[in-house]
Amino acid sequence: MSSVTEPKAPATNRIGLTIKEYGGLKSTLCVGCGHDVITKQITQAFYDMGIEPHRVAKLSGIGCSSKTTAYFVERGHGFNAVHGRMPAVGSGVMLANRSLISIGVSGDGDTASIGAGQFVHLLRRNIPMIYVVENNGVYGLTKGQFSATADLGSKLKNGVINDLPAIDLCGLAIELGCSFVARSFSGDMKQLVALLKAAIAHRGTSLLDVISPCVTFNNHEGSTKSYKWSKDHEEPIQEIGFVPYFEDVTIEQKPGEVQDVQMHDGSKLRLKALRADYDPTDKRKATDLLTEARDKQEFLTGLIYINEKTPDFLTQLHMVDEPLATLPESKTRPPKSALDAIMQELA
Ligand SMILES: Cc1ncc(C[n+]2csc(CCOP(=O)(O)OP(=O)(O)O)c2C)c(N)n1
Ligand code: SF4
Repeated sequence: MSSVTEPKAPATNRIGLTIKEYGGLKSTLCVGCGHDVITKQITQAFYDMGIEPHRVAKLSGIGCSSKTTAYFVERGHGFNAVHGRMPAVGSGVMLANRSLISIGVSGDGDTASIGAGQFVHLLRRNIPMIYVVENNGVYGLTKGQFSATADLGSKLKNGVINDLPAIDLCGLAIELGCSFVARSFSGDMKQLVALLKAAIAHRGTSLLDVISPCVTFNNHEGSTKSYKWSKDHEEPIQEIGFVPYFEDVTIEQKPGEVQDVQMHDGSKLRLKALRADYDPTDKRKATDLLTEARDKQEFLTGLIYINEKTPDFLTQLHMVDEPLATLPESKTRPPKSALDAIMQELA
């Protein structure tokens, strides 16, 4: 007698969705591009956090990296802005509907060159948004010219040497008051997914500067953004664990070594320091760490700075909790009597 076994039901998250439901279109990027690995981790983070796809707003500018928002959370909202203008669109989205979770994906060219003006204002306003820079040190889509994050002395495939200093996006973000600043590497999947989950729980701008090798134009000897260089030089500053608010998990911890950062929604970011005395809530230490790393040409990854106390832009503006789009006209416009009173005064 043969027995028929039922096919196993696919695994689902806390809201009953499968990981497939957090996917998107098929990628058209080069096989092996770091950006695709980051897409996978973003998909995983939204799935693990059990976020309803319709609450996700995906924003981007122009570049290979900016194409990636089409490759995850297909049922989310999407806006592909012009080159470098995604921060303004993201700010508008969050002002109009604060119940959304915005994720912007950008490139180092899109962010540090053409979009630099918009990027700095996003940071200083602490707009609640996850901002992922897929940093490959080159303009991938336009065939590999150096970007403003390319390290001084690094080489292009054709031998051209970069003689300009790099913009350190994390240093810039800390200086401007960004409340969550992290650096990671597309090849460090465990760290990246934990950082992404913490960024989803954070209320304010979360900058994730992720080294994402461009296998076509910047993955050779002499590049400081290649897979090999990044793997050989990566030094995580802490081991990161993340306990979302809906899980009550206690991880074995030794006092003094582990620091818990309480997120605004009650989740916990659990940091096991690998560098003695490093405190990511100390702005001066974070700045010193980055300066020191730059001087020693070290590639440090992890949560560099966090401040859960700075109010985000919507709180600073005393915005109402309801999405503006759902408010009736009677609440968004002054009544006719108010206009009449003004006209009376001017008469
Ligand atoms: C106003 C404007 N200037 C220039 C371009 C050409 N352009 C398209 S993508 C791009 C660079 C993208 O580089 P990056 O942001 O680093 O992303 P990557 O492709 O490396 O992921 C440039 C210069 C453009 N589309 N619009
Ligand atoms: S050109 Fe570079 S950045 Fe663009 S898809 Fe190919 S590998 Fe990725």
